[in-house]
Amino acid sequence: MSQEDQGKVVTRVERKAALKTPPMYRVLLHNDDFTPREFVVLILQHVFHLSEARSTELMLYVHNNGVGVIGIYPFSVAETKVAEVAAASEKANFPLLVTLEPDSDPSDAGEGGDGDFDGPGSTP
Ligand code: TYC
Repeated sequence: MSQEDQGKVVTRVERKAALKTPPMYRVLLHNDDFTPREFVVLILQHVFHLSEARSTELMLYVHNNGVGVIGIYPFSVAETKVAEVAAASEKANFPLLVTLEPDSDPSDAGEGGDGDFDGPGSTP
């Protein structure tokens, strides 16, 4: 095999690997009766980088519906965010719960699969 051919084979393998998307995970926000609304909004702003308006909207959605999707991330990102919320909630003595689950069906991810919660107002 010439050097030129070897180069072609390597290029094809690299392109195939680059096309593989990592498994994605949904991060879910759960309602409870004790965590102050303001604390939830601050967590959504600082850990998940949502705007104040979006954070308030999602907090109210979860308050009224029990659970909502904050976002969809690769496992290591989702795991880190869940751990950050757990640490902040524990420190503040609130029972706020955020969990992750495999995003098995991307078409369930809300309008257009944009990673936002399936609540009102998630369409731009
Ligand atoms: N239900 C809480 C209250 O009335 C507010 C709240 C909203 C808590 C969303 C958690 O994920 C949550 N203080």
